[in-house]
Amino acid sequence: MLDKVLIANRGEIALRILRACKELDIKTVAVHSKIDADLKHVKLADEAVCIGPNPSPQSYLNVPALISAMEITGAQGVHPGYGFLAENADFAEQVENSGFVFIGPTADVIRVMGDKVAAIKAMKAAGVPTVPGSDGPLSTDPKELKATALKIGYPVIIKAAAGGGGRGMRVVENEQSLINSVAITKTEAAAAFGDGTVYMEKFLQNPRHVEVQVLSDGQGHAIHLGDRDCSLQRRHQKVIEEAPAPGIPEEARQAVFESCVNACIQINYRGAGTFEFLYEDGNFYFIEMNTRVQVEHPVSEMITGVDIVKEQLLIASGHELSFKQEQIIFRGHSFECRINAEDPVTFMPQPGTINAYHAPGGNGVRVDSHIYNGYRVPPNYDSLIGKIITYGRDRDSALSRMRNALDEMVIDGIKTNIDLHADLVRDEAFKKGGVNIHYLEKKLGL
Ligand code: MV4
Repeated sequence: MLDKVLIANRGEIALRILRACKELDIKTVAVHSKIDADLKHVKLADEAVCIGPNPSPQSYLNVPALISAMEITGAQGVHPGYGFLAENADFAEQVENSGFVFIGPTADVIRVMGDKVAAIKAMKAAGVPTVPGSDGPLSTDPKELKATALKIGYPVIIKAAAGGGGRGMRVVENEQSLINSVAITKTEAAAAFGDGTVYMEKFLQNPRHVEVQVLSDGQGHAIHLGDRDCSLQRRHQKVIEEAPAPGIPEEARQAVFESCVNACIQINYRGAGTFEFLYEDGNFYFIEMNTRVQVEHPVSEMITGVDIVKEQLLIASGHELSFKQEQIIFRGHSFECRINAEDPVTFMPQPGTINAYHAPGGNGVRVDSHIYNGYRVPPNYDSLIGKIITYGRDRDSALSRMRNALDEMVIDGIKTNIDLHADLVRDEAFKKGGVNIHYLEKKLGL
């Protein structure tokens, strides 16, 4: 078993990882920037190391500082959380080359999934359903491009191979704008990612975003923890997630789950992972794989009883999976509301000091947050300050608990999106379930 783990992150996820380590009797090393010395997990960790000034490139993304901190403290493994270095293959490689354990997949698997063209190719070969598309990088030959688009059928979408998460994409409605759109997307991709490789897919007009959580031990065992619906989003930032995804035919779900598990075995995946799909008219279409623990992992934990972060630590320690698929009992429903320190009108981040905080509670209510009375939200990082997660025996009861939890929660001193959430959980279409990825932006009049 890993004896000491360095947590290469901050905020709620650093606290989440710290708690999992403590449950497993793993010693913890917190690392933090100057302004983050008062983070809750820094206070609770066995050791803390300041790794640099506030800008993340000099602290949370500072690889030499992180590896030095591991050497100095004698940490054996590093948990990257989400964001920052979580999906950086070079970091994973340097960690392992320095003799430490990267708590996540191998560097080569992270690299494959970071290249969306390679990821789709690997997943398609493993039997995961994909979007009809170019099956590889686009050529620059106009005739070939037109033929590819014609075969797929307009509208199509041009995506950067090095992009993902909504960065570097362009929808093309017809042949007139095709050649120019490909050229612009390539130029932008080259500038943003240092790689101008682009590919083409059929553009799905009104899909839902449904993802599948997997755990795989890299020793021939893989399981899924069901699906999550993350369609409620604004500008590629998820706002509310839920598990299971409502209203999807059971045969389609089970088939896609099975394809994800098979793919994990086939690529010898190690750790927790998420297969992202678009879901439209009864069909799943793979778009990307995330090789990290995700913000919304708790909703899957709630409906399965599996501690995903603990499993990550066990897998990284060389253990086989703690569960067989038959032992995973799916029960009830769960929602997560992401609480952001942001202006409710402009959605701009709102740093500041929290001068009153009352967390909601009660049966089926979980709060994953690092905030406390007097905590100062720094301006340097993501505006996520916590998550309310509710559980219920069915969707209505989980949603009812969320309405109450949001009404109970008080955060004074900074602006938050609590009122937006309180409104959304009363929205008739959302209450019904199954809204698509455009629903929130339309509702907000964007
Ligand atoms: C798409 C799509 C429609 N058709 N691909 C955006 C984020 C990135 N992960 C992929 N994205 C999309 N890919 C095809 N072929 C629509 C989106 C999309 C989207 C996807 C998931 C969640 C929110 C979204 C918002 C806008 C567009």
